[in-house]
Amino acid sequence: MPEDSIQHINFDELNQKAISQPLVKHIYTADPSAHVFNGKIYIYPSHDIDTGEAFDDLGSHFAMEDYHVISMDSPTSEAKDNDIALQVNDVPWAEKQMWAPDAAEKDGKYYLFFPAKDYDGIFRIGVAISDSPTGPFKPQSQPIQKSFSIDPAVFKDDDGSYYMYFGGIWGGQLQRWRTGKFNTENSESPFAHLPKDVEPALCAKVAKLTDDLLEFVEDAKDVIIIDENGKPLLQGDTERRFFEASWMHKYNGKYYFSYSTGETHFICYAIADNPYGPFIYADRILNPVVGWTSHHSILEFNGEWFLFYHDSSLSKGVTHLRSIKVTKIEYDENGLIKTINPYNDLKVLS
Ligand code: FUB
Repeated sequence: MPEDSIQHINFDELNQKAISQPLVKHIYTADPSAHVFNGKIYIYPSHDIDTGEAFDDLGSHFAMEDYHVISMDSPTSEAKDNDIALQVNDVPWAEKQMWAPDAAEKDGKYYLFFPAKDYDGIFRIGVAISDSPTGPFKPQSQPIQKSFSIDPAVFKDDDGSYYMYFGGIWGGQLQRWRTGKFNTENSESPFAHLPKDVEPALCAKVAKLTDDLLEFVEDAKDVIIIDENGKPLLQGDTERRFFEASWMHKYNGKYYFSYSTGETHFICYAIADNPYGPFIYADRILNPVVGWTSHHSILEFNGEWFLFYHDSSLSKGVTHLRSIKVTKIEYDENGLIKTINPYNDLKVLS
């Protein structure tokens, strides 16, 4: 079970060994979804704040209220905070907890996709639109129909189709939707309704988006991850199975689905020949960072590949006060990503 708070770490040593430093330090930021629009990098992170909300395994302490867009000319240049892009009070259907967002561009318009709890305490995914990648974004009056859970990641395929990958277990409520309807029993327990350890793991979801990017064209499907023997990963396989933080990118014509393993704190990936999978488990991309959560995105910029991620080093280990970072990714000759250790010669124990 996760502990809130400060891990017992020498933060001076950790910061010296860290492979990268926070991109911005004047606010806490997390869950970075990075994109290149018009040759520039735009990062859509969560904006972490401390509201005094008590820590629990439902993630109630992640009580974020708005989004800021961060922009950079290149992965090594200064990161600029473009101020508030969307505020929870401006979203008619959303009450609280603006968790990990993503964005997409189509025909010169920019779409911010974001999860938040509605007034029934159910996570839904909304869309807000702007003429600028930095916002301000104008929200739709209702969430996407048939959307649920958290952590939307929107991927544009080469044929111009857009897909949303999403979902997260425990506080992300994915396990409450197993029958297709939201299960309200044991509402205070993040562990109720999970599959047994020997059963196939709960899957992230994928749905193709309509041409206007405002709705799903289909009911969301399972993103199945299989092992080397073609069997779906099991719920008890906590070092490999999906927990939250979906991302999709394409490398050499293959589809790479990456995600967090939650309580074991890895970012892992699995590969398929099409956007729906099944995906074959490949390996870890990122070893555990300081803090409980791990979340990422993967971006190509001028022919090089980068991992945007976060840790809680700036807040000295406070779970819900994180900072976004970036580092380079390398692929081997077989298209496998070399596992990254976020702190040279220092392992954060999961
Ligand atoms: O930021 C709130 C939640 O923490 C995100 O939605 C999860 O992916 C985790 O990073």
